[in-house]
This record gives sequence, C-alpha cells and structure tokens, in this order.
Amino acid sequence: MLELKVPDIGGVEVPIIEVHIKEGATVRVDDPLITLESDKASMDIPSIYTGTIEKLMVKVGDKVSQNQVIALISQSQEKDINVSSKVVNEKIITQKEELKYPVIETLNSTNKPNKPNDLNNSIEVKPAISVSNQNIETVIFNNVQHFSHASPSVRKLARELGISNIAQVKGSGLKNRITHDDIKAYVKQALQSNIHQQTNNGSNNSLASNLNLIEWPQVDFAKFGAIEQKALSRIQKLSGANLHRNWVMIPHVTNNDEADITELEKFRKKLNNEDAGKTIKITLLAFLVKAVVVALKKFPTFNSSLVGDDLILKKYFNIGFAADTPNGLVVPVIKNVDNKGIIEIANEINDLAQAARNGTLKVDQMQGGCFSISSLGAIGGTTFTPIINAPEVAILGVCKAYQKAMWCENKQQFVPRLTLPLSLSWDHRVIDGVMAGKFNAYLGQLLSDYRRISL
Ligand code: CAO
Repeated sequence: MLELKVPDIGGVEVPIIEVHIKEGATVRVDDPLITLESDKASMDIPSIYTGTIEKLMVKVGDKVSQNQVIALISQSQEKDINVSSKVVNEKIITQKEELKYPVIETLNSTNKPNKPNDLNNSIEVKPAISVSNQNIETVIFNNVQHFSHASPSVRKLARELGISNIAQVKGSGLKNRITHDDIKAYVKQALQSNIHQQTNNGSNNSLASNLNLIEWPQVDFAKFGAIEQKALSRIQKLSGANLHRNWVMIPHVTNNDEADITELEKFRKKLNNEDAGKTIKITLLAFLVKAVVVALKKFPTFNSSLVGDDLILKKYFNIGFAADTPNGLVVPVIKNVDNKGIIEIANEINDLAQAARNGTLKVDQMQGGCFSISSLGAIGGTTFTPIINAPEVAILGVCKAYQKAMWCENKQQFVPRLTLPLSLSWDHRVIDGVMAGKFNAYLGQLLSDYRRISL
C-alpha cells in the first residue's frame, strides 16, 4: 500500500474544494485526486500511481499542507506512466505537448502559460505543480482526458458561474477538453433557456443570482435617528415580487404623448349631469378603457404575449386597471370590453375598484388581462413609467389633465385645451418605437375626437 501525499504547496494550509476520488475507485497516473484553492488560485493534486484507492483520508473543506496523506493506494501491475516533472517553459506549448506535460498558469492569465518556478524534487509525490515563494499563484493544467477533461482554472470558472457538474459541459478542446469558452457558452445557453422558461411559465426564478450583483447595503438606520419597522402587506409583497420580475425581465421603453380631451371632458360632464343621481358616475377611465380596445384592434401586437420565440395574439379584449387599495396595488380586469358600452364599463370599474378596496376581489377578476391602464389622473403628475404587467406587452399610464395653450389657426391665437398626458410603456422585444409612437398618437386621436371610436 502506498501513500498519496500533498506535494510542496509553499508551506501553507490550503482548503480542499473538490475530492475527485472515492474508495474502491481506480485511478491512473495524472488523474486528479483533489483540488485545492487558495485566495488566488486553484490547483489539482494528481496521482503519481496507477491503482485502487483503498482508503480516502481527506474530505472537502479539510485544510491540507505539504506531506499530508490524501489516500492510500494499492498499486496495480500496470506500469505507471512516469509523471514528468518537466515543465514547459517560456513558450506556448503545442497541443501535443499540452497533453503530455503539466503547464503552469496563473488564474488571471489567458491561455499563454507563465514561466513556472522550479519544482521541488524532494517531496515524495512528484508534483505536477509549482508554487511561488509567498503564495500559491499557479495552477496546473492537468490534461488527463479520461478524468477531469478540464483545467483547474476552467473548473474554477465553472464553479464561479454556478455549474455544479462540469460533466454537463461539452468540451470543444483537444480530446474533448473543456475550455473557458465552453463554460461561457454553456452558461449563456442556460441563461437564455432560463429566460425562455420564465417567459413561458411565468416562474420567478432568481435571475439576480446570475447577475453577479454586489450585496445589498446593510445599514443600521437607528444609528441616524428614530425609526419604525413595519412589515409589508401580503398584497405589497405579492405585487412587489411581480413588479420586480417584470422590471428586470422586460426591456421597458416609455413613450410620452398627449391627447386633447377638451371635447371628451365636456361630453363626460354632460352625461354625468344628465344622469346625475340615477346611475354611477362615468369616469374618464371608462372612456380610456374603451379607446384602448379600439387602438388594440388597430395594433394587434399590443394585444399579445411573448411565449418563447412566438407571439400569442389574443382575439379577446380584457383590460386591467391599477387600483390603489389600503393594502396595496391590485389590478382588476374588465372582461370583453369590446362588447361593452361606456356606462357598463364605468359600472364595472366602480364595482371592481370597490371590491379591490374591500379586499373581496376574486382571483378570476384579476386574471385574463390583455393590456393594463394605470391612472394617476386624480392625483397629478406629468409623466411616469408604468411597469408592464407580464405577460402583457404594454401598459398605459395616465397623468393629470391640464390646460395647455394651443395655437388655433382659425382664430390666430392661443386657446386653452384640456390636455391629457399619456405614458405608454412597451416591451421592446415585441414592439418597436415606431409602432409605439403610432399607437400613442392614434389613442390621442381617438380621445381628442371620440366619434372616431365608432369608425
Ligand atoms: N386628469 C384630471 N383629473 C382626473 C383624471 C385625469 N387624468 N382622472 C381622473 N380625474 C379626476 C376625476 O375627474 C375625478 O374628479 P371629479 O370627481 O371632479 O369628477 C377624480 O379625479 C377622481 O377620479 P375618478 O373617481 O374618476 O377615479 P378614476 O377613474 O380616475 O380612478 C381608480 C379609479 C380605481 C383607477 C382610482 O381610484 C385609483 O385607484 N387610482 C390609482 C391607480 C394607481 O395606483 N396607479 C398607480 C399604479 S403604479 O403604482
């Protein structure tokens, strides 16, 4: 029985991050036994014997130093391929050489090998590694094709990018060796299919972990003054998670435009005066909902959802509207708006907003939306960026109408016109700027002269 020991690694204790062998397994010369990783580098410790691992003496997380026994091995009769301590110096090795000899490389280097330090021949295990005087700055390319298929730096990159099993990565290098580019291509593909999957099933997987962001700032606010801690409501947590996903996943663009609603507002007031005390108040929102549906019919792409590489174009017209409730934001949906008149829509807005505020909104009253409207008109503002309500592809934000001085050709003077700011956010994967501009302009035309709705 022979001992497989840690070679000279520079007089330091280094943690084991991977153990490549198990008891009973057969290893060959140059097969990696364990991988060590310091702050600066990772390295494989290769076997110098061919045989069967009888006893494994270490585990992941153990800190090891020179001469520590990694495993006991019973040597097979197969003649060991002598591990050459020859290191390829000061030249870029050929592919043939690369297979034969270990190459020393710093973690931050490109493919060009660095000049190695001298190998320490006094240790029992003939090392296929080299160390600097102060720190482990070097790693070995260990090209035993039948085992690891990848250098330590490639494996380190894989670990950093969250690949738990490097065997899943297809190697494009010599003898299927996995390269840095293979790792990057694998991660890119995984990310793309993850995004597709999330688009398809609306799941809220943590993309953030893939974004490699720095940590969120931890602040002791009480250090700076009095504070009160209050838990978010259930609705805030739910809507917040949805809004966050939508903001991160959808490339938003917002077009701002205006509509002259002077005549529409006169008409609305007239209707409300006629019906005063009889039925529900007809709100501007009801007119907006109806006008949006006419615009959706003219621009069907706005009434779609992106599923993988396909657009699902909807032939029904369900419009959601953001309702502010004491517990947070909800979006009730008015179904089949194209079959409803303004008064019916106004009634439904009233009922749904009431239910939203009472907390009695049913799940199906918030489902099936095609397009949403967020109206802050009663409050104020000039423009804002509404967040698209996935899987919808656009949303209309409305701010407070104001009197704008408009040049009147006939009268050759400025006249006050009630002007409604329209902020249209759209998904740039589905809609382009020209189409969005046209949609907003068309909506403006409809609101400016509501007779166009019936055309
Ligand atoms: N410009 C000027 N005034 C407006 C207006 C606009 N764009 N929109 C509404 N108003 C006025 C109305 O005319 C009404 O005034 P009168 O009582 O004098 O007629 C007043 O504001 C109240 O509006 P309303 O009763 O007509 O309600 P609404 O249809 O505007 O809104 C609802 C209903 C449910 C959308 C609203 O109550 C609400 O919850 N809004 C908040 C939406 C929200 O939270 N959006 C942000 C989402 S992102 O966080």
